[in-house]
Amino acid sequence: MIDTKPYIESLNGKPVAVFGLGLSGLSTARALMKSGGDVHAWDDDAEKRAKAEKEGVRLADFAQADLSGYGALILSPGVPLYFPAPHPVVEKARAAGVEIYGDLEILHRSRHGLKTVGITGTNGKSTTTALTGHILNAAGRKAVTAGNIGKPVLDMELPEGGTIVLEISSYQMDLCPTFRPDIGVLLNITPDHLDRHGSMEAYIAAKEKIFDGSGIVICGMDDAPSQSIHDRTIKSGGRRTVPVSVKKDYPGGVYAKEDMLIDCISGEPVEITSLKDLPTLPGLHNKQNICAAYAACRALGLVGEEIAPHLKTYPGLAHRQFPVRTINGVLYINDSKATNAESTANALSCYNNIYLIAGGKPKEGGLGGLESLAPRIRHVFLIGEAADDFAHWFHKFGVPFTKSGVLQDAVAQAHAMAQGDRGQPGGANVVLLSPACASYDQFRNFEHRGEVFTEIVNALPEDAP
Ligand code: UMA
Repeated sequence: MIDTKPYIESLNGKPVAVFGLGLSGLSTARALMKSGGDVHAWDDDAEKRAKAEKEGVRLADFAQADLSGYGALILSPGVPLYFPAPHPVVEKARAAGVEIYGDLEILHRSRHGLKTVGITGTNGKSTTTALTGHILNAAGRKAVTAGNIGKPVLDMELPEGGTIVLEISSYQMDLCPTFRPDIGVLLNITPDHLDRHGSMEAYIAAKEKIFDGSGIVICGMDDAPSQSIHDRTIKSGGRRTVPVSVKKDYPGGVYAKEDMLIDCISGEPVEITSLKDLPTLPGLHNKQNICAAYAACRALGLVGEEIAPHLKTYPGLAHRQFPVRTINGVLYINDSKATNAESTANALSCYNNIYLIAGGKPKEGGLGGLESLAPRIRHVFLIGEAADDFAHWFHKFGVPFTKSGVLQDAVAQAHAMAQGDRGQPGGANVVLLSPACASYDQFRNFEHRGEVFTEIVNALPEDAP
């Protein structure tokens, strides 16, 4: 757990208001209390309040309280800051002139003294964060990963002299008035979370904040918004930038060309390693993640030979194209983290003969962008609120579908069909959970959805039905 005493001292004895008692809020309350902070907390959910109270957290209903005496309001990233409407506690703190920020800002103000890598982008953040941490540790550098990846930043045990690798969401970046990572990584930007940011411009601005400040920034070049952020950074004469791409050669950058990882940071292209046959990092999108993780490790002083061997040993992340099981040559893949069409497109582009399980709570944009990948899908099994709209879309693009309703039935039906259809040209059949939707209509979160899928798949018999 982070020692937050320097931060507490900066508040000159004022108490701290913590709003939201999920993963990050509870972790914040614990860390501040451990360092001697006077913490008052609240959550709209009575169960969350009861859990926190059991741990000794002092509750205070901020709707009834005068906030002007607080040193800060620490907000959980999921609590609306601007859109669709600021949460009442946010408006109250603003009116009282109380600063509002999140746990990353507390980490920064706690003056830990370690180098930070901050990784953001619409897709690929978790993989790039985990891969960067894996390479650093495997190469003998001590590194710890945290942030949006699922581990609250104040829960970290800091490795002496090591590096902090943070996955940073746009929500978290919005809650960082002064924190900027020493090495900033922006992977890509496509429309997502627009309900929370109000517009694409505001979403881009939240991501772009990672490029303020000083130090090196690593920038994906394969979409227009990221490219323009890169160009603006160069024009402003700000941070040194390293472009990364899987589409184009960039002198001064890192790119993938015909399955080869090329380091052109010095201006001279050097072939580093083949990116073929990396089972835990399949597909073009993972090549971009590899380029970005490689560039981050280079920015921390590693050389190519220290990085390349560890790509093969990367164990992969649960719920992100994670191979759960193979039954009679049919592969069962858990890609529950694919909560939007771009993520699902990434998974679809890696396989043929796909028996897709999709649906859930729909996102803006629906299935737009998957059109060219439809021929890879043999059949789609639809679950959740999106089932009717998705059925219409798949029908339009010639993909047969079944409205399965719930995951248990979808897996059983996909299993029966994929096993029955074995031996098609184009390679092994794949049962792929890649929903292109949020999970909240039927599950607690995407992890829960992925765990249920894994349980069902692990319970399937070895014999073909
Ligand atoms: N709450 C209220 N009122 C509200 C909204 C929320 O009281 O109006 C309370 C809820 O009752 C709940 C708490 O706030 O108790 C939830 O806080 P939260 O949604 O910020 O979730 P945490 O559990 O703190 O998890 C957060 C991140 N969640 C979000 O950004 C939504 C986690 O990212 C992150 O792993 C965790 O901190 C640790 O850093 C998850 C996520 O879905 C994976 N991120 C989004 C994404 O990847 O797309 C951005």
